[in-house]
Amino acid sequence: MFRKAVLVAGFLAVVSRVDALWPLPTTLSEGTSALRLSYGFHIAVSPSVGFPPLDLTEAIVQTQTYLLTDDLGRLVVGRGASDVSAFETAAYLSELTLTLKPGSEVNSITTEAQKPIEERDEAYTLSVPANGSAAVIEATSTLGLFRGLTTFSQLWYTYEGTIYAVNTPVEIDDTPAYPYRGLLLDTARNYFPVADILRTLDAMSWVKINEFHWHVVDSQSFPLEIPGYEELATYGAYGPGMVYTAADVENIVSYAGARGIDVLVEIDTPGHTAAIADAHPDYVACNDARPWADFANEPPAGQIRFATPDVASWTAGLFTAVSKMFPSSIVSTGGDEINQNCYEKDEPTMTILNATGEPFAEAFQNALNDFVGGTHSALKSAGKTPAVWEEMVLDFNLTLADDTLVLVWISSDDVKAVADKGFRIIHAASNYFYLDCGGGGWVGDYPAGDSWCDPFKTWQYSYTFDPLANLTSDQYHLIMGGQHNLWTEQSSASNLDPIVWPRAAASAELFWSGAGGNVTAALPRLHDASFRMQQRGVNSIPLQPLWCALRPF
Ligand code: CP6
Repeated sequence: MFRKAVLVAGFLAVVSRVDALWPLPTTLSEGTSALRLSYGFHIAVSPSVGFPPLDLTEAIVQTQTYLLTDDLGRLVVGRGASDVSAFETAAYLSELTLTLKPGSEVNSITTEAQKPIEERDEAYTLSVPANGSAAVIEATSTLGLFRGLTTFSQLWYTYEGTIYAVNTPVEIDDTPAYPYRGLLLDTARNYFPVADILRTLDAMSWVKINEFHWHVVDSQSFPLEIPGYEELATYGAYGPGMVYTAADVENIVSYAGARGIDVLVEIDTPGHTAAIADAHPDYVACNDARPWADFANEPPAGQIRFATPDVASWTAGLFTAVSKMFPSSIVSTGGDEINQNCYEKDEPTMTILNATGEPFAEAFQNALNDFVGGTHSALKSAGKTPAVWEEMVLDFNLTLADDTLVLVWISSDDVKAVADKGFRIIHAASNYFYLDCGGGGWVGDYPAGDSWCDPFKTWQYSYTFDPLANLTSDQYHLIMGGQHNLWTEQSSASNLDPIVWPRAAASAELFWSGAGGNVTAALPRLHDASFRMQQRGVNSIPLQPLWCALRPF
């Protein structure tokens, strides 16, 4: 499963045109014949599936709908003006069959998507003959069938009212190079209505992203309603209408699951927790202290008093409650950007640390180790694997379970150090995968010595990232995949689609296909993928003038 993908893509793009497939399948061969979608086209499920799980049935219906409504006719003209006459004699496809191989377990897509990352099975084969015989998707899980349906729907264009696949016969044998392909959304700096999150999940599934990293709360607001801990949202949310209720969470988790997406929730601790003070002022150090820049990277300052035993056990209990809301095998306890000065100026914390008789650095480290140990053992009891930001491994000498997932964000240069400690890694580096700004980008060369979040990273830049750079071959297995990240200090529902799409598709392909690289070959495919997103109601931005898509290439 962790093999480095064979890069046949660039080669194939030369010998035959590649359709709007995104991410590019691991192996793909395409012919030059056209095929028409029959008016009576239907998707059948072989007896091996038995009675299909409800979410697979819904996916089949959704695929049928996309085939009829995508309407990307103009692209056919651009791609094959010279062979349009061949369309008139093209065979008709009237059936696609979904087959599970003998011995496959029949679970819902949701159940498969929520499995631990090393157990996910997303592989499938897709065969589309040019002569009109039934197309077939074969897999060993419903999740694999679902990925195959997604690919199948990307083969079709319309021209003068008829739906065509232009490069048949098509043979695809596909499985992801990395088992984790994510997108982080921060819903604490600005609130995102549930409908916007659901639309984002749809778009994620179209490019086979399988993890929604939900950075749900932070210092600015606490919009998550947690059973037994309702006061946090009551006082910490931006307002009563800006809360994710337990029912909203269920809705989001099941919507994601049906689309092959697991939801990894993050409650960032002990930093980034000022909003907890709205309900529990005694639990938080340096709450709203001024000037804020001495106590936090962003206003408002405020961090959990992790050294206080009652606060530590309350936080562990919070993770137990959160674990019950999310079926994922992974929960993140955060751990980034801890501001030490905040604790040094906090009397209750210093009283406890001084009482140990240890030097400050040692007492601080031990207390933090106990705090993180407490939240992680709560997760372990709940059957979860913890995920943390890189500081938990690189800045403090904490005792973490070997299976802890580490997200590298400060710089991709830090990946090697985390790998040297033997931890599994998720690439989330700000210098490649931040959608707003960041990555050596807090530049100080603005007038008045001011520093602003900069620079914008293009999809091409993210796409050239090498997931295995600087590692030795015996460390390759530690790379679980990666994700684009949208921190939302400067985003809301107003710009969500354009700031995410299609750029987040760059990491989706990088971590599915195993290597990005040739941006020139990728451009027309991503341009088409972006158009398809627009057709399906996601406000993805264009990558080229319309002129480019209308010209043969
Ligand atoms: N919030 C949280 C943030 C950031 C992080 N964590 C962040 C840091 C630097 C940049 C962008 C975002 N806003 N909770 C880092 C993981 Cl440039």
